[in-house]
Amino acid sequence: MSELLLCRETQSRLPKSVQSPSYQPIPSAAGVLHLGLGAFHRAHQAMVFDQLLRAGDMRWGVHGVGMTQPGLVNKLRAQDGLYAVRIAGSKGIEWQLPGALWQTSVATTERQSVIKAISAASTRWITLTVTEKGYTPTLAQLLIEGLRVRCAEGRPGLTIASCDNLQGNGHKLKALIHATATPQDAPAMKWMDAHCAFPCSMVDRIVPAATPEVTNAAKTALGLVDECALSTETFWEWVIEDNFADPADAALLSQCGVRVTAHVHSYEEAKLRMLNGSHSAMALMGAVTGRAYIADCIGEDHIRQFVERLMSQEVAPHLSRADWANYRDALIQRFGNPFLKHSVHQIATDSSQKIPQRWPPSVLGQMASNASFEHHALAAAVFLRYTLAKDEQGKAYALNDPQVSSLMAIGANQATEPHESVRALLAREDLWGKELAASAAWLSRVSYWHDQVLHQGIDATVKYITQQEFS
Ligand code: CS2
Repeated sequence: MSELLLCRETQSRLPKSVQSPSYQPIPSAAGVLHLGLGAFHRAHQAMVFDQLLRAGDMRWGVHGVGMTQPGLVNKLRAQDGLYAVRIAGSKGIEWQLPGALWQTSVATTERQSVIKAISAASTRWITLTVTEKGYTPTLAQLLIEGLRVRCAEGRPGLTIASCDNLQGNGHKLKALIHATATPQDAPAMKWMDAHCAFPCSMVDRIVPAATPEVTNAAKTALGLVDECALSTETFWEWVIEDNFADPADAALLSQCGVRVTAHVHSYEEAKLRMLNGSHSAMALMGAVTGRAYIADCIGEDHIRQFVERLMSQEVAPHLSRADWANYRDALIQRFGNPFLKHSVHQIATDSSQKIPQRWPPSVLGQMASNASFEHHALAAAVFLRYTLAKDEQGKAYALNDPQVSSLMAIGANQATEPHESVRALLAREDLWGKELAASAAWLSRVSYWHDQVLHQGIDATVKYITQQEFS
């Protein structure tokens, strides 16, 4: 088999069955600057921009910025920004090659090229997937520096779209920029407020980190080596607030299947609490029981029932998305997609940053309506058990979390001082918020389930909870 690398030069060798870009990149004229060049962006937004480019609108080429790691950026450069995406669903498998990635940089070592791109005449959008923990003053300073130059050069405003799994992500990003700006930045801030739009947006597509299995499958399907190949599902959704620097973009995005709406909030909350909330619960259960992938977890009847009940009984009552039952059923199907190989440890990564958006709003909602929050309490107990960094067979795993030391310190003595460990974990306002951190009812139910988890094990406890009736 050919050992040739996928790139613009070898692209013509691709089999006809692989959809590849017909347009030529113009690297100096990228219209979108994307911060956070991970797997997600490449299999989601870059594919929407690819549709616009295919239709002949050349303003949507992407300048992708890796925030810290040069590894992926170097591989993408060697492939002229090309990579394949395997899209697998119930109707079969298809490979696509988006051609939207025209330019790349690494923020830490090529800061000036990012600043230049923010101020470039061709840039119209900045999109961000920098993860929950990426919303720091360092990020804001980078944006402010670029916006200062843009403002001084008298360029038009930008649409700056945060696409991370945070409620009100657009508002959060704008607030972070204002909070970081110094008095000298006042003119640039005034200009930004007048000319730039910060739409909130909800993005959804399950895109696991690439694995050697996908790289090998790509080689077979493409007949070329692709070090950057990805695997994803058929489903994708992008809901974005109708708030753009150039209002004409609303119609263009809508034509590509993006939902442009004034009501992004109801989609955000449903996605964060149903999809991401279930993901975190399953990921932690999977890590502690020694199951590798989400599909392995949802493939177990008791875990599937747990997730169904979590969503129907404790999440749905507080959602404003009316079609939640269809959404729930579709999610269960998506979690079971055998091609995704979505590692539980990948999702458990940064749990301390993810849980606050995913679980507490539903628990508080249940408390306010005097209803039970047992499934979330069990999930919180599993989180504590997870901090032992060792599964139920005794196999060690690493916790990958900015709070790793404090979490492991809290969890270390949970076998001998269970109540103290639960108390210390639940006292953390950064995880649960002020109200939940002070709740005796929450403490009591998480303690109860923690005791079950330690003594009966996760599977027996999950089976047990699914046989109980709660009101
Ligand atoms: C996952 C998300 O890793 C995680 O925390 O829950 O990446 C999830 O796969 C996406 O949000 C799906 O749209």
